[in-house]
Amino acid sequence: METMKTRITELLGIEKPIIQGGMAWVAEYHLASAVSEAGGLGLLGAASAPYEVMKDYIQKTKERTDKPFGVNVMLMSPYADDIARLVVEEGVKVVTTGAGNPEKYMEMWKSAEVKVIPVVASVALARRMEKYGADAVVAEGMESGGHIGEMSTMTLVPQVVDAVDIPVIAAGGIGDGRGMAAAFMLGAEAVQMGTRFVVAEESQVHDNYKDMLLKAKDIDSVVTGRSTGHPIRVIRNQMTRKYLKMEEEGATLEELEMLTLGALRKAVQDGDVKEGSVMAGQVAGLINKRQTCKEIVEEVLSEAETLLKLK
Ligand code: TUI
Repeated sequence: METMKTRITELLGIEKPIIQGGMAWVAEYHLASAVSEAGGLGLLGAASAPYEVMKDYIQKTKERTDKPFGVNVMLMSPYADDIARLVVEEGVKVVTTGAGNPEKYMEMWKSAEVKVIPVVASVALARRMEKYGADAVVAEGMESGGHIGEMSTMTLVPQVVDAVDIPVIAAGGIGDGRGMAAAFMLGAEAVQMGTRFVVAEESQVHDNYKDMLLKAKDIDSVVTGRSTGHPIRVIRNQMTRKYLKMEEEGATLEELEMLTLGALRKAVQDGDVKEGSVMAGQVAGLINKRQTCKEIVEEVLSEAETLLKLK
C-alpha cells in the first residue's frame, strides 16, 4: 500500500511506519523478527544484557528475517559501551537508545552508517540529538511503560515536531489505529508501540504477565521510583504497594533497589506477577486480545489509514 510512506519508512527501508519498542527482557529475537517480517521494524532490547547474549540474539534474528531490524541500547546498562560496539561489528542497520544521552557513541555509529534514533522525553534533548547527527528521534510520553519522563505524548510530540527538522516517531499511549492516527495528526511520521506487542503470540513473555496486561484497566498502572530519579511505570501489585510505602517512608536508594533488583526478569520469565515488576504502559486497559505480530501491524495500520482517510 502506497499510502503510509513517510520519511521514516524511507529512512529505515520498511513497508509500514510501525516500530516495536526495545523492551527490556521482552524484545528478544522471536518478537523482533516477527515484527520485521510483518513489515514494521522489530527491535532487540539490549537492556542490561552482556555482549555475548546480544550477539547471539542478533544472529538469531538474522536467521529469521532478511528485513531490517534494530537494537535498542539502554544507556544505564553497565554493558552499554560493549553493545554500542557490537551493533557496528554486526552491521545492524538501526540503533535506538533509551534512558540517557547517547552523544558519546554518535560519531562511531554515524561513520559506520548505522541509522541512529535516540528516544527523547524533552524538546531540549531532541534538539541536541539533531545537532549531533541523529537521523530521527522517538518522542516518548509518560504514558509508556518502564522508564519514563514527565511530558505526555499529546504535548511532547508536537513540540518536538516543531523543534527539529528530522522525522519524529511518537511513542507512549499508542495501542491501536486511533492512537496511530492521532500521532500522525500531531506530526509524527511513525509510531512505536510496546505494550501491544508484549501480548503478541510470538512474544516469549510468561502467560501470567500477558494475562495481567489483558485484564488491566485504565488506572491499573503506577509509577515507582520518582524519589530516586528513576521513575518506572508498572502494573500495580504486591511489589509496587510495598515499594511505594517504603518510598513514602523515606527508604534509602539501596533498600529500594533491593526490592526491584531482578524484578522484571522474575515477572517476564518466571511469571511472578505478585513480587515481580510488570512494566506496561497506560494503554494496557485498551489491549484485550492476543494476536500475531502480523495481525497487530495490519489491524493498527488499516484502522489508522481509515481514520486518516487514506483509503
Ligand atoms: O528507556 C526507556 N524505557 C525503559 S529502559 C528500562 S530498563 C531499566 N532498568 C532499570 C532502571 C532503569 C531502566 C525500562 N524502560 N524509554 C526511553 C526513555 N528514555 N524514556 C525516557 C528517556 C529519557 C529520559 C531522560 C532519555 C533521556 C533522558 O535524559 C538524558 C539526559 O542526559 O538529558
